[in-house]
Amino acid sequence: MSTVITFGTFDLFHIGHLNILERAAKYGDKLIVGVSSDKLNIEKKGRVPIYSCEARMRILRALKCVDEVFCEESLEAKADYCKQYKASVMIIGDDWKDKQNHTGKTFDEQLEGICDVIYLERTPSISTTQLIEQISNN
Ligand code: C2G
Repeated sequence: MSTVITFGTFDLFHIGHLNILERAAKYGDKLIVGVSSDKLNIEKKGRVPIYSCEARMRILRALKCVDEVFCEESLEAKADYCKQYKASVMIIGDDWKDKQNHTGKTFDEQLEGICDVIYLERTPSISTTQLIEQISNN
């Protein structure tokens, strides 16, 4: 039984989010998703998500490719979450490849010895930020 874990805010759920989740699910038998809390998103992105954490978790739970969802309260706790869920691989978009995250480490450094890290190509030309701008400009 190999468990895949991934993390994100998944605000204004869009096709880029669905693509990475469906692809991530193929790397194991179970896909677990850590959804950033509203407070964590303010720390990460400096804004309150449009959808509440509860709503974002409900949307993810409705997806066939997702087996379990939890609220990610701390970026520093990623290693603990991966251990808690016995993840064999953490998958995330390649915008994070070789990039220091909020802990000052890359995910490879943060999760060394805990689980593998695989970066999947982001879906081009869509993002929550872009959607917010498009909607507010119309
Ligand atoms: N994503 C993607 N293609 C896009 C947009 C997003 O593949 N066009 C991926 C991101 O790379 C990420 C996931 O979808 O793996 C969720 O995206 P966000 O909600 O923007 O997540 P992010 O803020 O990057 O959260 O500590 C890790 C962060 O919490 C990851």
